[in-house]
Amino acid sequence: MTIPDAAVAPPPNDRMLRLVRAAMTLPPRVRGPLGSTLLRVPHPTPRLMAFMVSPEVRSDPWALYRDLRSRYPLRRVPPGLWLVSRHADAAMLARHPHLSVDETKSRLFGNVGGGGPFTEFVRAIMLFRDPPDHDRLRRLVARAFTPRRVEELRPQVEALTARRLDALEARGRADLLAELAYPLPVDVICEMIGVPEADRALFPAWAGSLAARFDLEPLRTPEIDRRGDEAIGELGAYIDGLIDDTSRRKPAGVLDTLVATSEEGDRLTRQEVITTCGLLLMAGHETTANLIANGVLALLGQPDELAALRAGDVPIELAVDELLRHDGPVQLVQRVVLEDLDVNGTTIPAGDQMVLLFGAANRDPDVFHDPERLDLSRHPNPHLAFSSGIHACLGASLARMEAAVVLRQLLDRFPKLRLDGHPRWRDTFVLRGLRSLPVTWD
Ligand code: PIM
Repeated sequence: MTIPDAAVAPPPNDRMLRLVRAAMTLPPRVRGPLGSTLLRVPHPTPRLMAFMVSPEVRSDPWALYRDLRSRYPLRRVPPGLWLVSRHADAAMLARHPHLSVDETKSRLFGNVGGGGPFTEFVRAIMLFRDPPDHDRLRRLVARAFTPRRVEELRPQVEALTARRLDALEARGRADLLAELAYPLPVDVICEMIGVPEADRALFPAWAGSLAARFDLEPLRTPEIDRRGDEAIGELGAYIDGLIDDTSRRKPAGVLDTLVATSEEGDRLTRQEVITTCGLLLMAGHETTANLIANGVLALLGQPDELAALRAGDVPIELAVDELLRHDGPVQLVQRVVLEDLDVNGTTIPAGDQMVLLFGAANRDPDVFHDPERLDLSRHPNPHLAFSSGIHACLGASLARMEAAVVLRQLLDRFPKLRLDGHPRWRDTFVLRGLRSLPVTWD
């Protein structure tokens, strides 16, 4: 297996995509001794992106992160991507006003993603908008996510969790990912939006199709793309109907609030109301599911910490933040450099793209003592799992609350919870999560 030589490379976009595709088919011996301290970042760097998305690194990125942090904390990957792995740099750059979240401003990947309904949706949501659009959209949704609103939701989240656990209890075993971690956040989002119970069965499939469509282009199939486009179309049509049918939606939900906002002074268009509901479903689904499932897996792998949590020796809130730090659902975010930027004496030219590796930053020994260890009582815990700056996660309080409720109930009701086979990691790159989490408790 040879990686294309930079000197004869086709244009950047194609070349990068070919590298990434090549990584998907590397025979095992070329992938190197992964997961061990012997792992070295391939050098020179043209191999690096291919290496990063190889299945082994995706399931066990920590050794790669260690190597990047210590040897290449700011690493350029042709044709103009910069990998940032240290906490101080990632935290500073996440807040930097000369960095944009709008990929259409990049000279590298502006066309990746093609057109179509899903691309239009992604380009409209605040995660990928810069000020002033971002600020306007965020302000209008923010009222649904205040700590007070989130606390008001706690009893409903407790009831939804109990209902799911009731259905599992007698079985003695389950795939916790498919039967708890995935469906529960969808239940919660539907509750928040005000989707009537009778219609909720539609949502898991839409949420799954949107999440799969979100991954990097080389990791998707035409079928995934088609289903993502279809899902956003169907979800949009459904919300559109619910906007007009006030009798069907639950009162005082987010949809009510958004519609009222749009009616008040046209500050949110009808299309923006629809897009925002799609965003809530997409954002609240995959990440929270992975927080719960990655968290349960980490706890089961460290019995002393799990015992301390069960015994009430560690506040659940601290534990959730440590799980976020240790193996968070969002491993990286990307930014486009709008103006030449100096980072520790290196000039990053405008038009290049930065990859902020929050997963690596969250295990930086300059900030976290014994960073590879899961230490549930770690405090303070300035992890970047929710990013920082104007794009800091709006759903952070909700995600924390959901994870705390689910973990508390799960541990209380299943004192003998243990793994039942090998969990498998998904192939996704940006969002890190399991394919399945088989457990038993009898
Ligand atoms: N989802 C919820 N918060 C952040 C996300 C997210 C981040 C990156 C890609 C996709 C979803």
